[in-house]
Amino acid sequence: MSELVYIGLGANLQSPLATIKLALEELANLPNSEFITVSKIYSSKPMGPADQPDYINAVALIKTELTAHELFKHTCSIEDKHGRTRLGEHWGARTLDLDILLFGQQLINDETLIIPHYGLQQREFVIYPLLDITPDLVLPCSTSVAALTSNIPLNGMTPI
Ligand code: ROI
Repeated sequence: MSELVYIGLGANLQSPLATIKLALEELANLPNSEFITVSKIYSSKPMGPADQPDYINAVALIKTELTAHELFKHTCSIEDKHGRTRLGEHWGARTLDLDILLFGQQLINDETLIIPHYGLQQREFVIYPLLDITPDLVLPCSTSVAALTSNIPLNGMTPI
């Protein structure tokens, strides 16, 4: 059994573009998984405290035989490898953030994971990259991602 999984990547500290490129390679090397594609890579304004650098954002699509919880362990260890700390300010700057946005059509809500990712429908740096990959993407709640763009402006986000 394999699932199509969309993973959001974000970084805004310490050479964020280089970090995102390395993280994409690391996602391509995940066990029991196949890297399918990546969206355009964007520069975006910070959501949250404004006194932090702009972000580099992208979304990757992989196909995996891992479970969501197995994949989550891998994405956490990739974040850790890039010096991610989990003690900073709420919504503060980060070296690397990997968010499992969608895991097939699965709905997961437990003490470790909430999938679809809770911020998905509000975040331009998630919605537009998702549409780069799959313009007709529909969420498990039946909402089409393209329909979300009418309420979510680009907010200055640009492909780099
Ligand atoms: N803002 C942007 N633009 N991109 C992100 O990836 C991002 N990630 C976050 C918060 C702090 C919410 N803001 C962000 O976790």
